[in-house]
Amino acid sequence: MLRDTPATVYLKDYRPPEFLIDQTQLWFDLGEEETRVRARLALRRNPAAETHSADLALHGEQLELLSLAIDGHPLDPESYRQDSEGLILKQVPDQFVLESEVRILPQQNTVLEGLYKSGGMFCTQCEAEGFRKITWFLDRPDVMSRFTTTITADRQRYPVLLSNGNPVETVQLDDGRQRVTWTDPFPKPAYLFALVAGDLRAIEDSHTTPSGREVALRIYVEPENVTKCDHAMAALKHAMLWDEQQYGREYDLDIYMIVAVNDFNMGAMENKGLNIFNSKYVLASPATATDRDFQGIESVIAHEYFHNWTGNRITCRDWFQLSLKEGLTVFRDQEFSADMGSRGVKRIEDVRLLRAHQFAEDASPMAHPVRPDSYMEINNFYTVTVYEKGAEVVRMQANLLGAEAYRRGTDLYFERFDGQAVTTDDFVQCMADAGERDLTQFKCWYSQAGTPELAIQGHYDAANQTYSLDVQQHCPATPGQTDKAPFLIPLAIGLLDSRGDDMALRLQGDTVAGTGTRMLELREPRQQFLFEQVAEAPVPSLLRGFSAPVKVRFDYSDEQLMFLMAHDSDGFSRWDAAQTLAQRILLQRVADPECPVPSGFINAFLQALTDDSTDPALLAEVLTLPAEGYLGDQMEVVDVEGIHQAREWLKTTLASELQEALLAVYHANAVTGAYRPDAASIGRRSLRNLALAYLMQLPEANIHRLCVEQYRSGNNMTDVIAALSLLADRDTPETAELLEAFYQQWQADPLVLDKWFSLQAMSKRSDTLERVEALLQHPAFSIANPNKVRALIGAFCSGNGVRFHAADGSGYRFLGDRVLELDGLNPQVASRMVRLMARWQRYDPSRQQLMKAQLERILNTEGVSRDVFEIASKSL
Ligand code: B3K
Ligand code: ZN
Repeated sequence: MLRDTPATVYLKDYRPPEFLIDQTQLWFDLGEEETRVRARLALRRNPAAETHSADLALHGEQLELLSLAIDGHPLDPESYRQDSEGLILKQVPDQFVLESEVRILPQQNTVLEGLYKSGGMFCTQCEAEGFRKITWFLDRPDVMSRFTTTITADRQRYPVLLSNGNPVETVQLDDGRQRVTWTDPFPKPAYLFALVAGDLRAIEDSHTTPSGREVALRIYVEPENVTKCDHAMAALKHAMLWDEQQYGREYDLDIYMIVAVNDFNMGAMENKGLNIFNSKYVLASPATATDRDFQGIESVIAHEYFHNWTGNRITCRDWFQLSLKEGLTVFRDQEFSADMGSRGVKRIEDVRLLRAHQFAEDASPMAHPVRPDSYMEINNFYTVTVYEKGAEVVRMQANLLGAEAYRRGTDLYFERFDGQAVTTDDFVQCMADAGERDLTQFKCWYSQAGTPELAIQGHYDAANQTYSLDVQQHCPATPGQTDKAPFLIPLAIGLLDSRGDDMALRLQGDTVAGTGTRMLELREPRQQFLFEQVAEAPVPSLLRGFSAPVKVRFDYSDEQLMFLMAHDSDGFSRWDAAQTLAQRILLQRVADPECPVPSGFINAFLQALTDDSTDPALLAEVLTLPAEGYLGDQMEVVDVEGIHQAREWLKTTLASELQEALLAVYHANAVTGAYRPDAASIGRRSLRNLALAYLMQLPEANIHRLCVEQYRSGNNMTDVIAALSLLADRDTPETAELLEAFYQQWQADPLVLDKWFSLQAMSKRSDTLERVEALLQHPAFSIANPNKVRALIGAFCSGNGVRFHAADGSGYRFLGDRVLELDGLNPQVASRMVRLMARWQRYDPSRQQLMKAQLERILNTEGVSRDVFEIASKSL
């Protein structure tokens, strides 16, 4: 290695801050060459500090010092020291005012953290530790301060100047510049600071809270995009109402602003009163956005809004507690989306994502607890584990307590900790207090990594009319954690009788029988549950609604799975049974490439297809085969080609056996009239496009024409892109023509072009990598724009398994090249990409060698970032 190993930060080393900052005043002078930032901080010793040093260390990176003064006296050079991480003030008083002025270069900031330019506008991203690239500060979430921000900039170029809180003053200066001051009455950590300056237009609306506060709602975008904000605005208003009704939470400022920017490392950011969004999660019109996009906007708008209480009013004590705000807020946005659309389908989508990505992370060298114990680079811990598993952990508490006690628990949480920076333990304690139960054992979900596995056996005793479930839990070892304590696991179950109805459930010791679903609580490594008065041998329905993020092993027969698929009263479990069966068939085919499809499966598929009573959205989920990546996760050694071939084979077989039924479903589910992204229309479109995808497995000319016809006549991007993606798998002159025409039509719309890049990157064609490499040179591509990187490079490496994992290692070499190229520009995006090789040990020896060689090459490159170093070194 050619560099020093970056330091590791440990949770066990947490100490309260020695100083607090009561007031923060900032003055920004935004220029075309440089920006000057003046800061006045009112500091005092923290009475709750556990340590006392004479010197004070402030965070600060890439700041050029212009002046420094304490209580109005300029500092002489002996009284401070500056290094690459910050500023040390020697022998400071217990209370003082620090004034500083620095020069920063936002125009050269390609990392997109701190203050940077996106197109013609200035914007900020401070979470997690970006504020220290703006000025010297105690840049840690447990230091909460009241901010006043004054921005001065050229009026012509930047007519709109925004920051957190409420506007207090606007002054037009003689030199063509404008000065605006904002003040935020709520103390906040620096990571929630935001500033925006640009030539922007706003769409406006308002919302009145139950207590009568009228809130102005504004979405700021570049002028050409004002017609694409209506959906985002509607989502915001729905989210505000939902949080008032479901959690009793109101908004607390007079104005709520959202700004859309094109260059953004992730989805969006919940800065107090001034959310900054990736434009992907704001802009939508039927012609340019798909159903998924509309849904994504609704959920991200809601997520950031919900953070105002879960994240901003109550924030994290330290970054190890990240899931305190993220897990809880994801759970809130999941439930919001469930209420806005189809609850059952939303649950399936969330579980599919969790299983595909979080289970994989939990089984990888990057596995970490929901509350990690250590990190090198905190930006690497904005993971599916912290977010999605974190949401499951909150959901389990809600399930264990029941709806009413859960609501009492969150009320208590808001009352007890408003205005504070707290821990996940504090949250659980509120749940324990409100639910009047001991949740000590439950906390394992925060501290232990890994996906618990439940091995379950059922036994029916006809003579005694009892049915017993024997449940063993086991959690595999993860890095640094070999022995795990047993988890407290809520396991929702039902028992189906031979008609497919739920039996009444009488657990040994019960006085009355319950019906339907029963929540069992597992606490021991092994436990038995005995059901009485069971009149016939039941089929157990296990883990209904996915009541816990675990894997269940139960020895079902194919027939039992088909029975559950047809009859289970729980929609999730019907879907899950279908997935389990399809997975079994596919893995058998991988093992034996001659193995036929069981005829029962084709019939079950046909029955599902022709059953008009099923919700089309749910049906589309049931008929979607498990993804190649997820299938690979179920194998000892991933067989990339075998899985791809088996899945293609099953799709083709189903398509040819069920061609008529699929065509009928295709035609029956056409959506007429103007485009609407409501749950019913979305469901019909997804079922119809799924049918088309199956049919396109067949070489028939009439099906090809149908697809081209859908492309040409589609009045919405969902149908257009579905058709074009299927056509892009084929190497024909017509495909080339259509792709070119699409580009010509949409070349001015960067978000639509992202789709154009992605569908080419995910094409099954054998020359896809060459084409992706050519697209890197396309004038519309830019490696500096994270959306473009994700659309082209990300889509190829994570959405095209069979090409990325090509046996000759070309995909890995391509990724290695891109990571090194990106790392010099934007380490956060580079480190997301390097993760795609973290699971190299799951592949055959030859691929292992090839991936490992790329990881080693990256690690041995001089000057590699801390972000990339952490992932690459932990992977090896
Ligand atoms: N809190 C931000 C994520 C910040 C990521 C920093 N690398 C968005 C969100 O979860 O709402
Ligand atoms: Zn969040």
